[in-house]
This record gives sequence, C-alpha cells and structure tokens, in this order.
Amino acid sequence: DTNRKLVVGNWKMHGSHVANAELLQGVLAARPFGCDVAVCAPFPYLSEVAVTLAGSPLLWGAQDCSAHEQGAYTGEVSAAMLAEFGCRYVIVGHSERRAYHAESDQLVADKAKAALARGITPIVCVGETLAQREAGETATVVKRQLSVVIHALTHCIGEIVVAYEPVWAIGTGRTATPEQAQEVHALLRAQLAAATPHAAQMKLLYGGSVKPDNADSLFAQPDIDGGLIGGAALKAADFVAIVRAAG
Ligand code: G2H
Repeated sequence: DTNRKLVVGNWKMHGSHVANAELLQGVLAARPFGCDVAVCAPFPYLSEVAVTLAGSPLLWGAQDCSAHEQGAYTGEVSAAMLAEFGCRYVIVGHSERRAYHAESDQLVADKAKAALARGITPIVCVGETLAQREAGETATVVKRQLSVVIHALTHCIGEIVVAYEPVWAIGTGRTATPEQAQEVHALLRAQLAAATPHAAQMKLLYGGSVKPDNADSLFAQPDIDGGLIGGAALKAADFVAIVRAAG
C-alpha cells in the first residue's frame, strides 16, 4: 500500500534493558497498526530488540552505519552486521551526526549506498539550520544535501526513505508548521521525481518535535508520508498516539 504511512522512533542515546522492554511492550500492545512502524535503537540493544520484536509487525533499525564494507575502522558498525540481525532501516545523516561528527553530504551518501547494498533501507535526513532558514537558504541547502545522495545512488534512489528535519525544530519543542514542512517536502518530491519514476511512492518523513498534538496536521499534508520521532518515541503512550495519527 503506497499510501500507508511510516512512523519511525529514533531513540537516540536513550534507554536501558528495563526501559526498552517496557517501551516495546507498550508499543506492541497497540497492535494492529494502521501504518508501518519501526524503532531505531542504540547498537548495544539491537539484538535484544530483534529478539523481542521477532514475528511482530514492529520493525527495527539502527541510527547509523559505516560507509565501509569491513576493515580497520575501530568503533564502526557495518551494514552487513546490521543485516545479519534482520535490521530493516538505518538512519543516516541525522543532523546530530552531521554536526557532532562532521559528517559530510558525501559520507552520508556513501552510508546510504552501503546500507542499500545490504538490503537495509536508509532513512536519509536533510534539513537546514535556523541561520540558513533566516537567510532564505532552506531550499538550496536541502536540495544540495539530497542531490549528493541522488548522484551516489542513481537507479536505486527510489528505495530510500527521506526525512526532512529542520535543525531548528529538533528537540526544541519548536515544530515546523504543517505548511512550512509541506513546502519543503514538495520541493524534495519534485527533486526526486526528476531522478526516479518512483518518487510518488517514496516515503518522505517529517522530523522535529513531532508530538501527539501536532502529528495529525503534519500527516494531513499531501507530501508528508510519516514521521521520524525523537523525544515522543520514548514514551509508549505518546509514540502510540502518533502511530494512530498516521493511520
Ligand atoms: C529529530 C527528531 C527525531 P525530536 O531529531 O529524529 O527528534 O522529535 O526529539 O525533535
């Protein structure tokens, strides 16, 4: 179903054995889901998340992967390792990684390519800072970020998920208005349409302070196909409410 929305929880560096188990049970209790749902957990918890979710409709992913196949890259995790555990999604190019780990557009594109090569769907994040928005550079910035990925992936670009996350809306409680988000999503959709015949079916997620009380209006926009949820994904009741808003 190409109209089915996708809601992904990005746990960031939160969680513990006890907290994760409780959160997953809370989300699983809300089955059946009317949309596709996934959670992206920190690396050490992935195998237990995989075991807990085996056979359930709740999918899981990681928050990053290496651009390299294998080798002397201390601390890195390859897409092949993730795939071995049944990983379905991997977030690449989150603004926190671009900012704190100096990830370039090219590195993000290479990571997306490495994930796809192992059958994992990359969730490629793009988004402008507040200074860039105020300087009127939003379209230029997000199109540049996406164009490097389009160039790197060529014919497989239709297989990625794109997440638009305005940096100024991340974890700040300041959400983009549905109209602001839709405007950027429409630009990204048009850019994808020039590169692939599958653009209309691709999932374009909005991320940045999505909460139960703003999810409805965001998801009602024609080019918003779901959400990437941070803070509100850590409480089962909030995450489930957002999942419900998506279908
Ligand atoms: C944006 C989002 C999830 P939050 O980073 O990726 O986090 O919902 O806390 O703004």
